[in-house]
Amino acid sequence: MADAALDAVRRELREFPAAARELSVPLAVPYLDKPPGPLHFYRDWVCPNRPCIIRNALQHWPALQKWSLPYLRATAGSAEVSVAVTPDGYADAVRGDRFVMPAERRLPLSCVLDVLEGRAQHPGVLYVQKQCSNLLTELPQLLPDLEPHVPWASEALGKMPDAVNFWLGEAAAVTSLHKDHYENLYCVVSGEKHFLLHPPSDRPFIPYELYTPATYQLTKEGSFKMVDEEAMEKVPWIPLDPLAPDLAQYPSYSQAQALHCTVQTGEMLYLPALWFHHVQQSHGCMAVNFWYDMEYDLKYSYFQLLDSLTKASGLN
Ligand SMILES: O=C(O)CCC(=O)C(=O)O
Repeated sequence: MADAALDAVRRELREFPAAARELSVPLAVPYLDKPPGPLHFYRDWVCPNRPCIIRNALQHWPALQKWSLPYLRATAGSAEVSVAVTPDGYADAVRGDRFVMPAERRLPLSCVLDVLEGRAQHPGVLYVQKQCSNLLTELPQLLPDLEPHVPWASEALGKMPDAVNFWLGEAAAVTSLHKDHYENLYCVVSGEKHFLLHPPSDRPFIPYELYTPATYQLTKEGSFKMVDEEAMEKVPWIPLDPLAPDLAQYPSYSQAQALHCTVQTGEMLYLPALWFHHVQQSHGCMAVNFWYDMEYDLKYSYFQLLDSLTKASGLN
């Protein structure tokens, strides 16, 4: 009897993603030609938890005309920034049986620009990606070039962003599949970003495992070693690379359906809270994103339930 009930729960969980997709997940990420007003943004996108790419939302930012690698050098080259350094471009990702975080180096922005422009070499792959409002804390020189928030989004959400992050890195820098509890307005100022997305409803097909955390350390000789973070608790993370999924190990993932989109210069992606995302970029891509904390409402609770049932039923 208990086995029959468990099988029934698993069957429901496997059928849930397709049912949810049919009701509310688009086949491709839709485009808007101009920014929506607060009411439309909330009604058509935030409330139904649907992504979209918004054009002509940034054209009034001086950054769109100004930002280039030479401009960043002239304006903020001496600013010290926190840089994620990894041997293979993957910061915060599963490697073997560890969840590995990047080596963090404090470097003048000009050193990063030297590497991006091919004037200098640095071991590993560099990514300016510190998600602690690094634009405000590390690069205030760039603030006059953009708005400190997205007014129609702040009005719709009834709050200001929790973080405004600046992203600049090499083409090899990749962000592994994960989700956040933020409504994310992701603005590409120069270059392009490639997003692979899964709606939260795909959770039953997305594997999580618990990993011992470790951090890369960069030795004086320029090689990397992994050092366990013994004081830290195990970290739940997605072991699967959606670009080359190991379907022998994670067969359910073949039933998940990714959406792919490229966010071009001047475009803004609205990435709703709890959507899984994996991100790649063109070399030297410059981006800024605004993280607005999500509402911890019934939608959030339902997702937590889906997450707990997926785990408890041993689906992955
Ligand atoms: O741009 C990236 O590499 C990652 C962006 C991301 O994960 C986020 O904005 O939450």
